[in-house]
Amino acid sequence: MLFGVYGQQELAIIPQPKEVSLGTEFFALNNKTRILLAPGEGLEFEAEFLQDRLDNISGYHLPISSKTKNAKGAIRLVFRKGNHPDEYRIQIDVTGIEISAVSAEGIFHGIQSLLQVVHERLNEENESDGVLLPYLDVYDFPNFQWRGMHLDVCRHFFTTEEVKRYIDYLALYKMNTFHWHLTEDQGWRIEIKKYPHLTEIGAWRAGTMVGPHSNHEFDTIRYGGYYTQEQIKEVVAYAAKRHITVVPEIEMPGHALAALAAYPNLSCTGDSFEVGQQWGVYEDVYCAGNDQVFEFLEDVLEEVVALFPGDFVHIGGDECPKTRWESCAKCQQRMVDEGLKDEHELQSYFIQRMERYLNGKGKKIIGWDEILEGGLAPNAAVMSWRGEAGGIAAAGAEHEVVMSPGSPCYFDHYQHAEKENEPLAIGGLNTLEAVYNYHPVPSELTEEKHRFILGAQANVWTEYMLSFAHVEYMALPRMAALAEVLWTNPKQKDYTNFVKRLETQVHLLDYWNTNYCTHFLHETR
Ligand code: TNX
Repeated sequence: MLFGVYGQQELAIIPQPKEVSLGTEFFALNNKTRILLAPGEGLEFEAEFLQDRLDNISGYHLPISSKTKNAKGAIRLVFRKGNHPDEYRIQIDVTGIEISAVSAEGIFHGIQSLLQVVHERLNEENESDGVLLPYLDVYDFPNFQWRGMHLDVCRHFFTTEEVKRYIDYLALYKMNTFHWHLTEDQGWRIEIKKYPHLTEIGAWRAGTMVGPHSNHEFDTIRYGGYYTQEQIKEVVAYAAKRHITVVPEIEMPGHALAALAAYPNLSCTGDSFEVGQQWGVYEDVYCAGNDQVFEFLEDVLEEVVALFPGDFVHIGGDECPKTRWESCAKCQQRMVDEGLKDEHELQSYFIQRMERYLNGKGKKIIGWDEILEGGLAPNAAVMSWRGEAGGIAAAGAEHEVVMSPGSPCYFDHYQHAEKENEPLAIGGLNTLEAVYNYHPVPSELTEEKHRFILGAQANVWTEYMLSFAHVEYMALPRMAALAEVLWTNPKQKDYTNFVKRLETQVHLLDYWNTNYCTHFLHETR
């Protein structure tokens, strides 16, 4: 019997597992199969997830049982000892299916792989027996610990249901970090109880730039939205069940116009401001000489920290023009008082002060690579977006790094060279193949610094994405390629083989009516 289109010794799992061996016989999955869970294992969610997804793709609704007596022919979810906290193993043989792992996270990864195998074998469904799954032994664990996807919900807003859907895609490809970009010039999206104007005023703009930036055209439609703290908790819990950590981003000191529109006293000039309507960079930023700004941000972060249990808080730090600071008496005084030689050092002072606060709350900070300018905060991690240079410098100085260089990690860039046939994007070109061929550890780094590269992530800035369907189109299937970059051994990577597996697996997204980009379908023809 032939194994799909990609050769006999492989399964169409994405990301490609570390070790796969296939037998020649088959196990029949059908509505007599049960999901077996030893009592007290704490894998109820995993079992229900498997049940629900199997029902979705195969139509079989398997009972979940904890009666281990007659385990033969069941899908068993079991803990065992192992070498990696996030490893998993799937064995399919005459006794049934066993997914074993050290942690619930590993079990969850195993379930995602099993679902992909089931999905792939659906076409071979045999009416009398069910879905025939090959005997196999898969052993697998990830290469990188930060497997991230970012989403900008500020330039355009997406509902909690849409954000959960995005998290589903991350889970499908074993990504484990969701970077939620929550504050911007064009909108503040997280309820902060102590500062209600942030969402009453800061979450709404009176119009929006439409079409290409160069046209400089705007509509006059009031646009906005925000998440209540209850909704944030719901999303964080949803992600946590899927073993995904949510990293909130609260931008400072730049990209803060929406906050200044709500609380103008936080600016250098004290003028009144409107929430941004145009894309780009604004000169009005938080005043670095005013202690009220630090009190405000500490209050905001106190509420943020209570909502996000992960280790990291992203404090932005990118694209902060120094124009206002240069002519602000308070900022200049601060520089004198603190012995800071220029405005870059003032930015560094700002970030270091916030780092001290967050470290005191048990959190680590991560920021865009501009936080290197004027001196890196002592414990900060760096997200390298303007190429890899910032990441290389930070890792060289033994700081943790997440690689996210514009090429190829910006998924707001075009994915196909024939741009005129694509929906309007900000520019650039990051093809599926370019994403696939990325490797987050630069050759410039000496071996002993490699461990500081936590991994990589792709960013989805949404200036030109007005709907969630458009986000899907930009994120998928490039997310699948990035997943393989971060999970699979570089030696095992092969783009042609990946595309063939993708042809099989991308149809899983059809069950969710996902608007993924289909260009890759023509690449192998
Ligand atoms: C730069 S990447 C930004 C974003 C924009 C993006 C557009 C980064 C840290 N800042 O504010 O949305 O370019 O690609």
